[in-house]
Amino acid sequence: MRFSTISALLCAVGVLAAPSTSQEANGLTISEDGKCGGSTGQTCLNSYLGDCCSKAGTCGEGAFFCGLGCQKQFGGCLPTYKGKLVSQNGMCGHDITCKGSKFVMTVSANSTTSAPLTTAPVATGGSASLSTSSGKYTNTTSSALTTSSAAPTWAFNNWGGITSGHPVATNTTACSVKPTSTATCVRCEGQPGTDKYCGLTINDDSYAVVPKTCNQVEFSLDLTECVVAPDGISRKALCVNGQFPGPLLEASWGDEVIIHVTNSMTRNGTSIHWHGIRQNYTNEMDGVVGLTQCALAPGQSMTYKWTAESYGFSWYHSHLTLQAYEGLFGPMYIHGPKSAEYDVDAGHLIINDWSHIPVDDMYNDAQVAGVRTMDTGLINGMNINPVAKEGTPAGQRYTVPTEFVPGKKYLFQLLNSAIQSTFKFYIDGHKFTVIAADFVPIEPYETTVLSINIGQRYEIIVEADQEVGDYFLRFDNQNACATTTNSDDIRGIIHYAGSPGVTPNSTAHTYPRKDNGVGGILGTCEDEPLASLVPILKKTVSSPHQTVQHDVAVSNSNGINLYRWYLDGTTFQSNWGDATLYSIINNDTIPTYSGDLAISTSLGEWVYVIIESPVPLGHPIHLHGHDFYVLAAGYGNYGSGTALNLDNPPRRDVAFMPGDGPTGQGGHLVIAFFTDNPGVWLMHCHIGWHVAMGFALQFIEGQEQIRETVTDTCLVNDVCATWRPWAQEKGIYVDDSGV
Ligand SMILES: *[C@@H]1O[C@H](CO)[C@@H](O)[C@H](O)[C@H]1NC(C)=O
Ligand SMILES: *[C@@H]1O[C@H](CO)[C@@H](O)[C@H](O)[C@H]1NC(C)=O
Ligand SMILES: *[C@@H]1O[C@H](CO)[C@@H](O)[C@H](O)[C@H]1NC(C)=O
Ligand SMILES: *[C@@H]1O[C@H](CO)[C@@H](O)[C@H](O)[C@H]1NC(C)=O
Ligand SMILES: *[C@@H]1O[C@H](CO)[C@@H](O)[C@H](O)[C@H]1NC(C)=O
Ligand SMILES: *[C@@H]1O[C@H](CO)[C@@H](O)[C@H](O)[C@H]1NC(C)=O
Ligand SMILES: *[C@@H]1O[C@H](CO)[C@@H](O)[C@H](O)[C@H]1NC(C)=O
Ligand SMILES: [Cu+2]
Repeated sequence: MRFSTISALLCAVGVLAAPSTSQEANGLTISEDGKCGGSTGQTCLNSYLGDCCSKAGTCGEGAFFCGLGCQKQFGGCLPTYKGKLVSQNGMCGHDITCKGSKFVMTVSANSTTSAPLTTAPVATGGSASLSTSSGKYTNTTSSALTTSSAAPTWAFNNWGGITSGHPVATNTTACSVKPTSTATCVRCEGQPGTDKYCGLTINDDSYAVVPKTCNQVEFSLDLTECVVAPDGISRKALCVNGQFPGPLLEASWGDEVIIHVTNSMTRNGTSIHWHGIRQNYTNEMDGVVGLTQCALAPGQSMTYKWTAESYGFSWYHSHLTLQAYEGLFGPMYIHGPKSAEYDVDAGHLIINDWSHIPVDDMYNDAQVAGVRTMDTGLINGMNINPVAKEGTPAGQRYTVPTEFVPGKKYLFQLLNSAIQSTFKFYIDGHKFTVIAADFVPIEPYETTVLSINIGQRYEIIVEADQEVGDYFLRFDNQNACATTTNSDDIRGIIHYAGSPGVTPNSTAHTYPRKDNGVGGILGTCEDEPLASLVPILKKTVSSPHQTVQHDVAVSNSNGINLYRWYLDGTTFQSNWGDATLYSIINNDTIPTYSGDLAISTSLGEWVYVIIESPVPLGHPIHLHGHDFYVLAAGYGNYGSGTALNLDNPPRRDVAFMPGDGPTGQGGHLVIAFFTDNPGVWLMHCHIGWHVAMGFALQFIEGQEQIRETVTDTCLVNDVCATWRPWAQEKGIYVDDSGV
């Protein structure tokens, strides 16, 4: 049977059909082993591996399996060249040509160069890059995917069977009874006041004391497969409660937050991480698959419960493969004191980069050729699409619902939830005051243009001090680190009350912007100046008890010829079915999948972490379980001459390790944290591709104390116990870092 015929047939039926309980579809048997097509007579429709049957007779989804023709109903209708489809995502070969595409045609059978991965990488490898797509969709054994046995760190963990590596603990009798709490909560007991925050203010040390609100706020999040068209072009995505981005979770400082998460996806495990929440003594609620929990299997629910000990703006997102960047994320706002006054809360502005092809379908290219070119950026999940053809939907720009009234001050919360992009934010004609960086209130400072890296948040106050009119707010993509086709038209709109209410013709702020010499904007990927980020609550850093230094490199000379990130030669690996915390609880051992990237620290100590790399690419570094202190960041390597700021340095949970493609400079970042929170905490680069390719490590903080902090070991054990047989039956294995 011809590939195109099969995919056309399957597309016409629709890949989003509800999973069928019958074993047949269209009179054909539904594939159980991933094989499909003429020889087997099996259909992939409604199979757990995907609805499309590839040319090679295997089930899956995405361009490789469905063919680009299948993308028609999901956007990306493609022109042809000599009867072949022109590639829109850089994947060339078979029936897809690179001729006439925006990607350069460079087919190399070797593909052994390591770095530099700077701007606008080109897709290399013709059919070779396609053949790596078999990934997690097929029931092939790991050896079939590993081209060389010489690289043991690469062996995919076929952990359906869990035949090798760490022996998985099975003694889970310890949790036969769920804990019940009998203590009654007395509001504001022993605290200085009875107001909303029990008399605690911005000057109180939130690392030591939290308002005893006795409030519980409860949410339910349902994770589903969906189709969205945020800029008019529809494509497959993942949704939270049917929304993209997911719904806003709101609580107040001190509240207990309870979230019931249901995995209603049909064939992927998941977890939800609450970004920036310290999870003080609640490690099992951190939502990191492979570390603090096993993957939550389809059809299953689990309840996360934690205290909002920090306050400010943040987000929640899946911590499994690239799901967060397919749409499994949403905003989270914990009300608390602010470091400056405002009149009206005008809401949040979430910026993320967006492609018309699911990022999972781009991942293989990212492994072969590095950071990708995204199509556009979305503000609160919206933007217009300048390539819309006559008569096709063009999307719309996000318009701030609050109209500006002259003289009033408006609060906004900003978040960058991109997979790879760094932005500069501003509002035409206006300046603003920055009052918080991540969950840390800072001394207010004024600026016109704000750099925001992935995972970072800022709270800002804008005074309506310009002429009544209509103004653009903008997030300019900084192409120097990651390119976006529509990089300069990522805009929303602010109307003043009484303005014409039209599309603005306001003029952009100017700021130093490098160009690439041919009219393209490169810009600069950087953090806000560290000197601007002065925490209100002053803290000093003592000398380190332990210093962890890692030189970061990227290479594809590893037997699978795919790029992986290495920290001193090791690339991170975890196992969805054998979480570190699970193993600690049940056998007091640390699984060794990540080798020496599981770093033990004792409690009550200062740990300094030095990360440096010659690769000219910046990385937003995120740590779980703590706010960290940014002691130094700059171009070039760290050295004995590097000055460390120990006196109330910026404190936050994501900081940018500098690196600049255009000038070829690598950089360093030095952070510190105090070990006061027993648990297994991930530190990783927040570029989606990079963490999937192994740029991560885990801290095992106070191992002896961890078990007693876990109040509900049943939760940890049950999630693992449900996942394992499901994964085994489906033949699922981890083919990326696992986080
Ligand atoms: C996957 O392949 C293995 C080995 O061929 C087989 O034992 C197993 O049953 C297969 N799994 C499924 C779900 O077909
Ligand atoms: C592969 O590499 C070898 C050695 O560097 C070189 O001689 C050869 O031309 C390369 N082949 C291709 C197709 O690039
Ligand atoms: C438990 O840990 C011991 C070492 O402490 C190890 O020998 C044993 O294999 C482990 N068993 C399981 C099931 O994890
Ligand atoms: C299983 O765990 C419980 C509680 O930790 C322990 O008391 C028991 O001895 C363990 N059983 C085995 C066979 O290791
Ligand atoms: C963190 O948890 C520990 C142990 O329950 C507790 O003593 C401490 O007060 C908590 N910290 C905060 C800020 O609530
Ligand atoms: C399942 O996971 C794979 C790999 O991460 C991804 O490509 C695919 O889109 C996911 N499918 C669904 C339906 O969530
Ligand atoms: C911009 O629009 C305003 C009305 O909103 C108009 O008064 C002004 O002339 C326009 N400016 C330009 C440069 O078109
Ligand atoms: Cu990175």
